[in-house]
Amino acid sequence: MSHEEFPTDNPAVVTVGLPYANGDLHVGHLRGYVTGDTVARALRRVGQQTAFVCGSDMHGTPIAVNAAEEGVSPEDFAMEYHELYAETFPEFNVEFDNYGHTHDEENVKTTREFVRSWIDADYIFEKEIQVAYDPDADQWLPDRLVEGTCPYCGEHARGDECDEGCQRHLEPGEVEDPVSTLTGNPAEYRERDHKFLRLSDFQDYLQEFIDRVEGTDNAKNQPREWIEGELQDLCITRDMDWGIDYPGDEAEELVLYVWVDAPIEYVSSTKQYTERVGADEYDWEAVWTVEDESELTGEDNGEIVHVIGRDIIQHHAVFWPAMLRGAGYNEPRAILATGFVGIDGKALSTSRNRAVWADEYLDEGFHPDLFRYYMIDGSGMETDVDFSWDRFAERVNGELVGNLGNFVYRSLLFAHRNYDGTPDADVSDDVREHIESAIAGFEDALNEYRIRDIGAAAIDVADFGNEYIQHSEPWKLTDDDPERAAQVIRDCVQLTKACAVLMQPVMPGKAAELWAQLDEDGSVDEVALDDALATPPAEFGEPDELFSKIEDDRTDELNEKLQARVEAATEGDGDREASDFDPEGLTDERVSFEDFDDLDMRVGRIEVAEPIEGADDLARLEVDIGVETRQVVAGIKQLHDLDELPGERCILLANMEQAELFGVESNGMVLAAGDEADLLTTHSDAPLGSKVQ
Ligand code: B3M
Ligand code: ZN
Repeated sequence: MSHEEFPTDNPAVVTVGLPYANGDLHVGHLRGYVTGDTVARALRRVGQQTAFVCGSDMHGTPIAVNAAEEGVSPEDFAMEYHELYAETFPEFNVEFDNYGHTHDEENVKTTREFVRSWIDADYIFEKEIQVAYDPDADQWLPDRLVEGTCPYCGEHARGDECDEGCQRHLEPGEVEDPVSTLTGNPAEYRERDHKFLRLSDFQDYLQEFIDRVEGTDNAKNQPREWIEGELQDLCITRDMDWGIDYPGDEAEELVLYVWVDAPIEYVSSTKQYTERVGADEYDWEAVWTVEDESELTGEDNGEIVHVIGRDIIQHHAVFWPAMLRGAGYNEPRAILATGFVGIDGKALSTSRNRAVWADEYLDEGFHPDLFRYYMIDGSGMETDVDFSWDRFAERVNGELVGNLGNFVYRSLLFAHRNYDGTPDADVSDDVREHIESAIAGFEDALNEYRIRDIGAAAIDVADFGNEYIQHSEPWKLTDDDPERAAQVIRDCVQLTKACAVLMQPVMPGKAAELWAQLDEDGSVDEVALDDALATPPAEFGEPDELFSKIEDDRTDELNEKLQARVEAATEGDGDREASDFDPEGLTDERVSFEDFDDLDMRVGRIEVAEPIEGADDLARLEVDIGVETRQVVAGIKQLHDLDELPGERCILLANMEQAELFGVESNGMVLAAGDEADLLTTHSDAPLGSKVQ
């Protein structure tokens, strides 16, 4: 990678974590693909040559288990979902240059080449390990076929990941009290030879890598602890039939671990793209390969950008760079890890049908760009986003219909009716400067991977435009001061064009509609950012409204549908709210507004959460409240998984009197409800430091 600002002279590749081909797509999956697509489009927008690639993850126990349940072969099962995904992504305007899958010939070949390189370079060794075995089913239990307790955090965990706890990757044999997911019986550990990639050989390299990799803070910081500690070697084989065979003769019955061939699909998919368009147009080797290690940080090196979910940071920031280095490949320039998606304030759960599905969203007739906008601009990339139909309607109606849509419609309508198109005048200086600064803001946001601010650029321009048109009142000027009226509308048409250019990475479909309304030539996908300042056509027709309002009864109907589905799926489950909980009676004593106002409560975000040694219930938190970061002691150690807390938003009583507990100073109080210390938070995105009032 180079560390030059985008655009560099090198090709870039943007990838998104491969979806397991084992179920329908929902809004939680789509967040990552929409983010990746926005990054790829934004890179092209600034003039960076970019390929956007991905593929379906066909192997591993997630597929094998579901295929077995349906009584079909894993290949047929996975292929069906692969085809579904390949159709669904474009429906959300997620347009990959290549969408392959891990079972295709290209990936089988590339994967085996990688493994052979590791064997040749002596990074592979064999070791006898304990592998879970189900004596009743008479079979080995790799990965998701076994569950148990995480040895690191004590939470319930899958065989290869602590999915409910600390999110760590777990090696075969690590999970404690193993239980077979096939029969539900306790599993045995039996000895077995497996192949390992000697990760410890890459420790020095990884320490340097993690210092220079760019991206979101979570992806750069979280892996340090793993890289700086003792690096456990990675078992790269599994006792399964479904997968890519280990490429040595002596281990014929072993297939490669799914996390070996999955990231290699990033390379294979890029290769397929080059094969299709020719190396003159896009050369995969210029991105993925390097002559030697000294070239890794050279200026002529390709830019690899991975967009992933935050649960697979370890795979991308530790295992994958080592795998690449071990085979003489280039390293990622940036890793961008998104937060999760919740539904209506609760965790998304496919088993409880608490999800909004991709096809459901489209069947409801919503334009994909509305969803894209919600996901990208709803909150920072690392933060969890809550999807609710109410909030969706609120943002569409407010920001898209009320602000952006309103501005461009009234500008173009006025221009068309009074001037048949763009009035003949020069853009005024302050409007030009405003567009220039929006362009600079877009470029900075991209270079700093602040994806939300990429989306905000067009909204800011529309905000400015609305104020300008409202304040200038051109409709009052057409008779008295026609020159001034023409100037205002000339400026507004330019601002509209700037909106189209700037909104394209997030809302490509709507940007194209606006481009067509302006009667601009060519595709808005092809233009450079500076085109936002080029003169719009002298003539264009009557515009249509770009967005339409989502009415309340529509939102009610959508909420009811979702609720009915969740209820149908969770019938019989205990409902905490309706249980025999007996709330305290209300206090009769009233407080004055002044008294309430004395409480300085702020929106904060927990940055650090650690147990306090020796105290049973207390945790030390560091809470960012915008103006400063506060250390507080909270009695939540037993009630929350402290590893899960960093990144959570909370409400902090900032002027609580100071105290010292177990030698730790507490400077504020985090607000929580009930015996379980359910933390108070906000439901949308009031900036950190906002006052609760
Ligand atoms: N197929 C899905 C996941 O764990 C997994 C990603 C592979 S990315 C190389 O999120
Ligand atoms: Zn754990």
